[in-house]
Amino acid sequence: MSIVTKSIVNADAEARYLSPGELDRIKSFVTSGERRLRIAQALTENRERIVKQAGDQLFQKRPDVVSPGGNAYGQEMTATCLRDMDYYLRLITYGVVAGDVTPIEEIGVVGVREMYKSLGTPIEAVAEGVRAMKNVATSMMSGEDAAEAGSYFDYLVGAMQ
Ligand SMILES: CCC1=C(C)/C(=C/C2=NC(=C\c3[nH]c(/C=C4\NC(=O)[C@H](C)[C@H]4CC)c(C)c3CCC(=O)O)/C(CCC(=O)O)=C2C)NC1=O
Repeated sequence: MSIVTKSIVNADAEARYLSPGELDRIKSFVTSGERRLRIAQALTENRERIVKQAGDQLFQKRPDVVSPGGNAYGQEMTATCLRDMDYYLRLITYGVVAGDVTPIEEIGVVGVREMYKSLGTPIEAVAEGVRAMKNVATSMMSGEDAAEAGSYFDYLVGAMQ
């Protein structure tokens, strides 16, 4: 839910006008809108490059995951691994647009530890892949945009720790 919807639901539950604090938060959501949409657009347009380059960096750092016995060993498993990275990049664009990590949390964080455990996937290597996507993605952006985008990647990496 965006801050706008959330504030309205809360205010209406108490049959009151939006408070000055709520209006302030909505104002900052609106004024940062152009930047957030620009970031989401950049991530969306460059998704293939971001995933590919970050994947290369991950497999260089963690050759074990693509070696025999590794969880992403073999063409099909490697492709599934890159697909997961693409999933996470997509969730990050949702968070950026919403100005809130909740969509990332609800779709991609809740239960993730158990899921990867049951798949035999080393979650710290997934986190490494997200970190690599952050580096690739933010290197294509201006300082301000990079800082804003980076915070969503950082949230996800932190949630996987
Ligand atoms: C949008 C929310 C969402 C997420 C996050 C998601 C993840 C997800 N990753 C999976 C598999 C997988 N995920 C990986 C990923 C990796 N292995 C590694 O060693 C690397 C570190 C890493 C890549 C960075 C691999 C290799 C598999 C296949 C494992 C297997 O089939 O044995 C599976 C099992 C089913 C399938 O293969 O599709 C799920 C559900 N699905 C979702 O709907």
